[in-house]
This record gives sequence, C-alpha cells and structure tokens, in this order.
Amino acid sequence: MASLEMNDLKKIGLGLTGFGIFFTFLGVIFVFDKGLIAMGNILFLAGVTLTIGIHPTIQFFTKRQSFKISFGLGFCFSVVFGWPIFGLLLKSYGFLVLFSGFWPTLAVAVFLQRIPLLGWLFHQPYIRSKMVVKVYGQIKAANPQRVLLCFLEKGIEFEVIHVDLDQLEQKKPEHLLRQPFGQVPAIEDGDLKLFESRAIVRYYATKYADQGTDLLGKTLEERAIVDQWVEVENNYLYAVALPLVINVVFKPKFGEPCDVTLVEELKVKFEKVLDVYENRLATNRYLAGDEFTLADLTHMPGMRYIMNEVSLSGLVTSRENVNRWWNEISARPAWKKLMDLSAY
Ligand SMILES: N[C@@H](CCC(=O)N[C@@H](CS)C(=O)NCC(=O)O)C(=O)O
Repeated sequence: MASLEMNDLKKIGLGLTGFGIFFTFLGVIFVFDKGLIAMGNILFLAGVTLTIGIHPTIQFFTKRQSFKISFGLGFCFSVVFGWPIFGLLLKSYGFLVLFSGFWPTLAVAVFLQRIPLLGWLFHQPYIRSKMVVKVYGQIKAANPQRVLLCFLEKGIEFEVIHVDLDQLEQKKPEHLLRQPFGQVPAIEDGDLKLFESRAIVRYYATKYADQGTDLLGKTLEERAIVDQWVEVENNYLYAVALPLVINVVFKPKFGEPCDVTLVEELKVKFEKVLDVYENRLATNRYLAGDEFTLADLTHMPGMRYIMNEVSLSGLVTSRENVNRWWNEISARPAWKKLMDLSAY
C-alpha cells in the first residue's frame, strides 16, 4: 500500500510550521508584538515549504488568486510595514481560501494523522479502507499500473486488492460486478465504482487538479491536445504493442508458439506508429507540449513492456526523440516508485 509517509524533512517542516504558529500566537498574546509575529510568519512559510515541497508551495501561493493577494499583502503588513493586526486578518482570510481546497489532503494526510488519538483512529483498518482508493488488479499488469502511476503522481492514497489473473479471478462473479468485461483494473472509492484505466486517470487528474502533478493541461485547448494523445496511445500505440507483447513475451512464457510472421508484420506497424511519435517529439518536449501530462503517463506501462524486451527496445532506442522522451519520463520519481512497488 502506498501512503504519504513522513520523511525527516517533512518532520522538520512540521516542527517549523508549529513554531511559526506558536510564535504568531505569542505575538498575539503579547499585544501584537511585531517581532514575534514577523518571526512566526517566516517560520511558518519555511515550515510549509519543507512539509509539502517547494513546487507545491509555489503552486499554492500562485494558483489561488484571493489567497495570493491576501497572503502577500498580509505578509507585507506584518513583516514589512509593522501592522500585525491588519496583516493577521488578511492572512486569516487567505488561509481560509487556501484550506477550503487543500484541507482534505493536508489535514487528513499530514496534520490530523499526527495527532495521537486521531492518528490511531485513521490507522484503524475499517477507517483506512474508507479513506483510500481500492484498486482491484495486479500490480505488475499494464492497465492497473496506469492507474497506480496516476495516484503516485497526484499523491493519492491507494490500496491494491490483488486479483490473480493466472487464477482467472477477474472472471469470477464478484469481480464482474466491478468490471463486467472480466478485466482489471477497477476501482472503488467510497460509493464510486469505475473501470477502464484511462477513464479512471482522467477522473482523478480532474478531481485532484490542484494536488500533485498537474496532468491535464491548463487551457481547454491544452486539455484537448492531452486527450488527443491519450486516444492515440489507446488506438494506435497500445493497439499494436499489445499483440506484439503477447506474441513475444506471454505466449513463450506459457509454452505457446509465437506467431513469427505476425510479429514481423506488427513490428512494421509499430515502427510506423513510432515514426509519428518521433516527428511529434522533435518539436515538443512531451507529447502534449512543454509539460508532462496524462498524454505521457498513459503510455508508460505499455512502453515498459517494449523497453524490457531486447528484441523490441531497439525500435525505441533507434529513434532519437522517442528515446530522449522515454528516458526523461521513466526517470520521474513516481515511475521509479511504481517500479519499486512492482518489484521488477
Ligand atoms: N481497456 C481496459 C483494458 C483492461 C485490460 O486489458 N486488462 C488486462 C490486464 S493489463 C486484463 O485484465 N487481462 C486479463 C483478461 O483479459 O482476462 C483498461 O484500460 O482498463
């Protein structure tokens, strides 16, 4: 199970945040002492940055307009102009705005869980099972991996409920209630049940748009381009990669003969698909433009199969831009974490 574990930096960050709040509180007690409040502000800012990271902190301070203005002004009034009361009021408003969207993540995942009794409650199996998304699947299978990778990029807690594909558990009646075509993944998130990996990642990328990596694109047009490449992955790349991998990897594994003629035909088709990618990636860092998005993410589990097979990886490494793109996206921490979890 993946979780938002506390590393040492986060612990120090939480400590600093606590000191920040404490100093601000002291400043209020000592009739709005400017020095204490200024110190509290600085410690709080440093603490939040260490706890959630530089990039998310910048995102928080820049994404929500009203928070940005009120926090920025409040900070100026408290620290620079020496008007702590007015500054505190402005910042309180700003934090209300900020935490209205952020509260479920930060409060539940980081702060509340550290409080002794609440922390214990949050770790009780029944409560945990209500809080985390259940992913029914096999951690090494490509389509469930697409969903898990999205969760790791977004910092969404999940629990994998193993469905043994070799034992055909995916065809059992109880699983057909989750995925009527007898495949994995399927998810359960409170009352929501979903299947189809690409639909699942779209849903979570949208639901948690402000959390973790932005996978959607910023404008309507950027989002349309992201969608286009998610579709390309499904209809062109994966459509050819799947039978190729089945013949080269799975059939031999299960003692079935590989259809050599078909494999050669599929390789030619796959090369043509990759030529389109090579062209696209010659002028774009990622498939949808300058940022890593769902367009790239959806490709990764299928691409891993290709890259892991010596006889197929050359199709990628021989293409400068596709190779550069794969090296870049497969170096991402979320992907490495997924590979660790999958124990390859
Ligand atoms: N379009 C589906 C495809 C799901 C799929 O093909 N899953 C494979 C595992 S990667 C599976 O369940 N295979 C077992 C079977 O078909 O019986 C999705 O994206 O979720």
